[in-house]
Amino acid sequence: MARIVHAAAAQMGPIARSETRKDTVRRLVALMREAKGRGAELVVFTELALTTFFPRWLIEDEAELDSFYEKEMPGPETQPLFDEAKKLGVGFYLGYAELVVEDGRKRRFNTSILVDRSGAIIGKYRKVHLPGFAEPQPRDHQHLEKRYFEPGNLGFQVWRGFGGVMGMCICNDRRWPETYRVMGLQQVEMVMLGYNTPYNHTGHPDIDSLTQFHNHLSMQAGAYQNATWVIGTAKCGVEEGSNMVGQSAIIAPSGEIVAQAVSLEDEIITARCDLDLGKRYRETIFNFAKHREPEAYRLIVERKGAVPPPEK
Ligand code: CDV
Repeated sequence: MARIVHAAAAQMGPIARSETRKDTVRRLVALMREAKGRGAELVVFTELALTTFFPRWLIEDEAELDSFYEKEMPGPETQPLFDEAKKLGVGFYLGYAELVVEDGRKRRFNTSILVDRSGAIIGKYRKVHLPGFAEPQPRDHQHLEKRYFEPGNLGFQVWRGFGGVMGMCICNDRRWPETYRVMGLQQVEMVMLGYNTPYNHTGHPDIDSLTQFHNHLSMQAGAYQNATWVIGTAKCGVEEGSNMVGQSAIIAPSGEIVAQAVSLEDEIITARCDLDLGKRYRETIFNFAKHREPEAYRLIVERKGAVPPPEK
């Protein structure tokens, strides 16, 4: 019997700095209801879905900075989302800023969770690849993720849910092949991710003009090379003066985009994802056990990198 996950990407338009958590959660609930109305059983929200993308500012007041983080999940303001999920029988991926006391100290992570159709958290991921800087730069919009978050300490795990093997990553992680490969080695069948991607992120017009191309390129390559579905959900449009990419997409293990957002606003896209399509690729062209040669990689690592010595 085919293993179908009817999934949705819940793209979001801008969230203003002044928007309350209550208002944002109301938007998320509305998106979830629309997704359910279109048959979805799993909704993928974006990165830092509960607030504006605050790493674009230098925030020196600790109480103000803390106000962008969740101290518990669910907490009083996010509980309605969990209640709605349970009521509708819809699971979800949600990105948020996490503030915890761990190892006796205050720690901050850029986090996502996977919630099943009964409203229970079944997985947690903390973003590994943190782009940007720890110190403010001479530019209009900062990107201070390295200041506001620690690199994730949970690795790239996978979880059983929705009839398959599910994985998560967050935004910049999608550009790195090892993100998908570590999950691919664990037989992942669907990778979910959210992103906030400004057009001017490198400051080099030749690279930045390819921002949309690179967005899809990295997710399509990750899907195909690891025989997995990828669902990438944007927060997009002009948020507090920062122009961010949309193009939320649901991508098949073939690397083909099967659904794509067309707006820069709150928008639901859906697809009927057949998990056995990934199996077909894993049993043929990407049969890791038959065709991969880990020994070749080990030799490179033992040579301490693949950079040849300088020319004489
Ligand atoms: N939130 C992000 O991780 N954004 C990065 C930008 C800054 C390059 C991204 O990879 O989309």
